Amino acid sequence: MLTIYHSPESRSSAIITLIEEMGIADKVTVRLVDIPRMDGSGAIDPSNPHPEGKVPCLVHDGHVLTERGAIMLYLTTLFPEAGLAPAVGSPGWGSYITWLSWYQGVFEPVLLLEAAGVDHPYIPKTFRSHVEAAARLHAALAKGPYLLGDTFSAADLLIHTPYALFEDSVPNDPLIRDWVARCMARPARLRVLAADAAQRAKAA
Ligand SMILES: N[C@@H](CCC(=O)N[C@@H](CS)C(=O)NCC(=O)O)C(=O)O
Repeated sequence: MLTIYHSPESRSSAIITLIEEMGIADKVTVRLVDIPRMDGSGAIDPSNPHPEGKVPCLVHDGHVLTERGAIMLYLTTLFPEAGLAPAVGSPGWGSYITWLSWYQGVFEPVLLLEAAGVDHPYIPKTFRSHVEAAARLHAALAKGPYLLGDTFSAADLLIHTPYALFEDSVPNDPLIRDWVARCMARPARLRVLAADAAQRAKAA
């Protein structure tokens, strides 16, 4: 049994969007949980199995998974027929895993540290900067409308999310801007946005 712990309008919305994109909503139970929000509202929900009380958290037959990249890799591997990732062992598979890991290990930390105005010599040594990150996105998008070429994948879904949330941070690069716009216009994302807004309004 698969259960996703979700809090509307949060990082777990990307996983709900993936589930929509994959057409596997009938295979995953969604449990809504509260989380502490940046504005001071909300609190850790004791029913959430995430070790830090965060979302998303996926539970599969008692096994707990956290981190969006890992959850996306897990779901797209469990349900390859959904077509949101290259097949395991196929030519695009290594790039796919690399993009998911790069997001968690490099891209989100770089964007967060930049937004927080944190500067230290260790940061570019470890992660490089937003400039190098954007160059990497540009190089991939120069070859196709999506990061892996012609086909939208869970890597696009994950990596465009901070740009969708903070549109001012999108680099002034038409290739990246058009890609973000394409990802943001996808019907699955728009459906989840509407459902999230309705759930938050109901809870208020
Ligand atoms: N690295 C995690 C981040 C998870 C995370 O920070 N989630 C936020 C939601 S936007 C959260 O649960 N915050 C509640 C808290 O900080 O206690 C991922 O990518 O899944």
